[in-house]
Amino acid sequence: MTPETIAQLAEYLENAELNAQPVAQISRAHPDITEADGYAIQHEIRRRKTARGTQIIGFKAGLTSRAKMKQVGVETPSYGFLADYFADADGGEIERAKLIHPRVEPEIAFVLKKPLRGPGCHIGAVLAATDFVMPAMEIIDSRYENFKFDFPSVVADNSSSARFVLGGLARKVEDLDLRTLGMVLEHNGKPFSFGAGAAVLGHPALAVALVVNLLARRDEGLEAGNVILTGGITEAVACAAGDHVCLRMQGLGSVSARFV
Ligand code: 0L1
Ligand code: MG
Repeated sequence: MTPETIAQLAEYLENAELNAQPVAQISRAHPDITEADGYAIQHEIRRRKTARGTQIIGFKAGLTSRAKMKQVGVETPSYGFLADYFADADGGEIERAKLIHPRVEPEIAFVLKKPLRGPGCHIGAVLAATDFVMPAMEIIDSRYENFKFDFPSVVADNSSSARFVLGGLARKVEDLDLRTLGMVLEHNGKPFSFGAGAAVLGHPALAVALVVNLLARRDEGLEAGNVILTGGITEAVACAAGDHVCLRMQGLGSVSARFV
């Protein structure tokens, strides 16, 4: 893709996000789009936001569990960036009208105390660089009609990143077995899905290493203080205005929010 096409598609997708209006999947008009094109568009969206003063506070891994891959029919993990205005408060309200067709998924979030750079980032480096982990709900919102996409299209669309809520307890990784850590996602007071940390690539720290090694292709890395969402442990639940979601995580308390 030419730089002009990348810039035009970045504007198209960012406007869809900012106006909460769904658009056609970009691979329809550009059937030869590659993964590299998808990331080039995502990076141009990130550049547009930072040029306006938005801070990038971390990254997300996407499609790191079988349940998530099955739900959207894409089998390759991806990453996206987290902008400052994506963060919503635990126990607070999420403005439904600013989103297109939001879904909520349960995740383990890592917060770093040291930078991480790849290539060659491994689980040990991630655990050594982690300050603490927390329960997180990611609110994904594909900018594509009917939440339908292929891999390059979802990569271009910042891996459907829209909002996230961190909450519950912050705990040190050495005090937890992140593989057997159990969780329940409740939707309107009823259990919706259940899982354990190992659903994410066998160990959620591997999702952080994956993001670091993918960022290394652009000579970028993660900074101390960054938050990294490691990907949905289970499938995501669609939410309407008035809906309440609560994630309970073993030994880590709970995080909740209401759509208004
Ligand atoms: O489901 C999607 O829209 C793809 C984005 C990644 C979601 C995740 O696994 O965290
Ligand atoms: Mg996610």
